[in-house]
Amino acid sequence: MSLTRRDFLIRTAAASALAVLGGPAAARAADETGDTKWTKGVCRYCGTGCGVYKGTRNGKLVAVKGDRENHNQGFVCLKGFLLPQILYASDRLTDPQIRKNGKLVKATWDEAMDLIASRFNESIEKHGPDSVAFYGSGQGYTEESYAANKLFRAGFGTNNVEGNPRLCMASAVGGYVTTFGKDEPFGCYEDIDHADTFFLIGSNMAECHPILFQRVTRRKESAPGTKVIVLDPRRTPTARIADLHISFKPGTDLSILNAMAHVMVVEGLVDREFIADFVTFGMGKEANKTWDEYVAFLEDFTPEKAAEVSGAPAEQIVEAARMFGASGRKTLSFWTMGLNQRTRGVWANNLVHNMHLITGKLGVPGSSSFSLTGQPNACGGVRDQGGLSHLLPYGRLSGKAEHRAEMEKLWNLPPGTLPDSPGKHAIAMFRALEAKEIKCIYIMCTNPGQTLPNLDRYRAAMKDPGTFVVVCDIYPTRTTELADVVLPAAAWSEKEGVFGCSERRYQLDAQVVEPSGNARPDFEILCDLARRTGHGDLLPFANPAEAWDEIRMIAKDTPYRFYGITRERLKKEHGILWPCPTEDHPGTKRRYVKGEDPNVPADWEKRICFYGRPDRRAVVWMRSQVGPEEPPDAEYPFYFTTGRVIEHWHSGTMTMRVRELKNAKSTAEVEIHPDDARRVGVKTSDEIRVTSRRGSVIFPVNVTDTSPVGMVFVNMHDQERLCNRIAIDAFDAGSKQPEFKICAVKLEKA
Ligand SMILES: Nc1nc2c(c(=O)[nH]1)N[C@H]1C(S)=C(S)[C@@H](COP(=O)(O)OP(=O)(O)OC[C@H]3O[C@@H](n4cnc5c(=O)[nH]c(N)nc54)[C@H](O)[C@@H]3O)O[C@H]1N2
Ligand SMILES: Nc1nc2c(c(=O)[nH]1)N[C@H]1C(S)=C(S)[C@@H](COP(=O)(O)OP(=O)(O)OC[C@H]3O[C@@H](n4cnc5c(=O)[nH]c(N)nc54)[C@H](O)[C@@H]3O)O[C@H]1N2
Ligand code: SF4
Ligand SMILES: [Mo]
Repeated sequence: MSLTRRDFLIRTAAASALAVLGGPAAARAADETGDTKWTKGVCRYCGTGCGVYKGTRNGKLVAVKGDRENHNQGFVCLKGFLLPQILYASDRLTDPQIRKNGKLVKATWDEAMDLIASRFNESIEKHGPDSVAFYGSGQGYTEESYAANKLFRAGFGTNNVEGNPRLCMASAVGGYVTTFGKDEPFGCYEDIDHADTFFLIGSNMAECHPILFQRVTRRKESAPGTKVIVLDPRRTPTARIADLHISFKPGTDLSILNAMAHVMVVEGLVDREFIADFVTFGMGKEANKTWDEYVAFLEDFTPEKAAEVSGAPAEQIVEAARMFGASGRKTLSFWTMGLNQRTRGVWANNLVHNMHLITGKLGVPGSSSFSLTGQPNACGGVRDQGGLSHLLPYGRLSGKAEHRAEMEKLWNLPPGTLPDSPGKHAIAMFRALEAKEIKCIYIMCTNPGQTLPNLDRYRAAMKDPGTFVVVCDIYPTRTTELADVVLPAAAWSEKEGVFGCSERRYQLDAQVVEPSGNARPDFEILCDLARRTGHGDLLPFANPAEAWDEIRMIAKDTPYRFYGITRERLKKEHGILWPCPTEDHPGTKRRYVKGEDPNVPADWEKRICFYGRPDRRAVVWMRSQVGPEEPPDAEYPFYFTTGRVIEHWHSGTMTMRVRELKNAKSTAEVEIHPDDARRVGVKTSDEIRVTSRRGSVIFPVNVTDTSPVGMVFVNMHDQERLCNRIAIDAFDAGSKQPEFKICAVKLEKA
């Protein structure tokens, strides 16, 4: 595939034709050969959670096509359509390996599992439960994450249960919890078909959530007058459909968002009735302020001042506010890592919610404040299921005695079993490994040896012979090369489990082929580890379906309430949105809305009930502009940002093994504006050295006006050129999510 072919991919994604072209036609070809068996499942990759059918023939997965009865209406993007290839590269891990004399050598399952069990038990005995840790993923099935969560907390006695969603969704969780009292978006994808204005901020949907972006594009094409606002420093493929694209200095969104609210107030675009009924105001940690105090707070955030801070023209800020707040129109916001991966990620999330709350654009079809989730099961498997150190399953907190007591009852544990010592968030966890406070870590379905920021530091910690690192993956990676034990996992389609995507939709992904070689499903491996460490009674399940029934019970008396989502329903239906309390409940499209959400009390008289908050009101938070941890200066004069391209999934372990995707884009490149390229003295295909205070990497150059002057972008999938050696590991004070999106670098021709 040539460069023009790549450009074609992106353009067609933006023009929404890609999915129609690719998937169904080729799947039909597979069908025409006659004996292909199709089984319902879910795409392996992004948080869009497209429903698929998997085609098998002679015991092999041969094709994937979109499920017409699911939300994606039969569409899949190119990555989804090419999924079968991820199972069959020649270097699949098929046997366990143990490091001996510095080298990984093949071992039996018994040898590997006995070694892990004895090392973990020994460490707990000698150094206490907090000397062990689990680092998981928003890409494991819910049953898998649940098994690990229960084993580590209830069995080993530690809250060191974390996962890569900390790098991804923690700020969104922080935003939802502080504003609305409960995590998770409350609208649904169908809102796209009703929206008049789309506000896309810090999200490159065209490349990262292509099927949802296609739905936005279709709405725009079919409903004249639909407006799209894009706020991203870069002119991404997403920005190509924008009626208004605002580029600005990275890390200045808070000033722009407050200035938009300022304009809404001054121009009377606010909904006073909605505010009186459903909103309260806050600053710091207390929700004890008034509307007048909020208006006074905003006085400082004029569009002109925001323009000074951000570099965005004041007129554009005013125009964005008018488009967002126009009365009688429905506004739908989407955002992803441009807001979350920031030292003020939670605040940025709060400020988007604010605009919906003051304009009353919430809780009706087409109006929602919707954080897009990155991974296929970050919502269902980690946020909901409680797979972060401070959480327990289904909205409970590990630091709250009454929540621990509740879980102890549900898990039949003696009172006081669950640990009260706080667990470590991702960065703290790897720092503790470096300090050897954590001595044993089990890493599952994630590749931190490539994807953590300030990477050299944490690679050294994993490599250190004084730490015991277990890595479970489907291929050799930049993390398995650091491991003491490598376990071969069965991949997507070689095992079954539940995924929960961005819109609270739970779906069952079916097993359709046997695991490769001696690989085993993560769920089975964890149950085995429980038995060998003496905690077999915690995970007595014969299969994931039995765990799912326990999970439904655990969620039953929480706001998640998906007791009605049985395995049998999941097999038949095409995804169900929680809450769904009973087997005859259809699921909930819009949370907090009376008549739709079963959690709204029956005697509640108003249209909306924010039941997650004690006063049943959502909070408009006053949050000032605070910039990034490491802005450019004389020595490191450029902003450095990293992210994604449409062809590749994160660290590239899967997509680089798909021929067409690898050919379309193999290496990472530095996207640099023509003016900067001239200044630095480079042209496309030259090499450039990018250096931050943490590390230095050489990349090929791509001169393009996608990046604004003063900012360079690198895609993160390259396993040779590790962009995270450069990225900063500063994190948000509330969410602990690292600031992948912004640090300072210098550039030299290499
Ligand atoms: N093809 C593909 N799709 C994926 C993934 C993948 O690896 N590949 N991964 C999935 C996952 S886990 C995730 S989290 C999502 C991520 O999805 P996105 O967040 O949409 O993707 P990114 O490329 O990480 O970053 C989005 C944008 O943030 C912008 N940005 C940088 N700094 C700022 C800033 O200061 N303010 C604002 N407003 N924007 C800024 C960048 O220019 C970039 O265009 O994608 C999911 N989908
Ligand atoms: N510079 C930079 N770094 C980033 C980001 C960024 O924007 N910029 N974004 C961050 C974000 S949002 C995210 S979500 C993370 C993602 O970071 P990671 O989760 O580390 O990246 P992946 O490549 O998705 O890693 C998943 C791993 O699981 C393996 N795998 C696949 N299927 C299975 C399975 O069934 N079982 C097991 N055990 N393993 C399996 C894959 O081969 C792969 O090695 O990266 C973060 N890092
Ligand atoms: S949009 Fe996401 S979930 Fe849908 S097919 Fe593409 S990668 Fe898979
Ligand atoms: Mo992510």
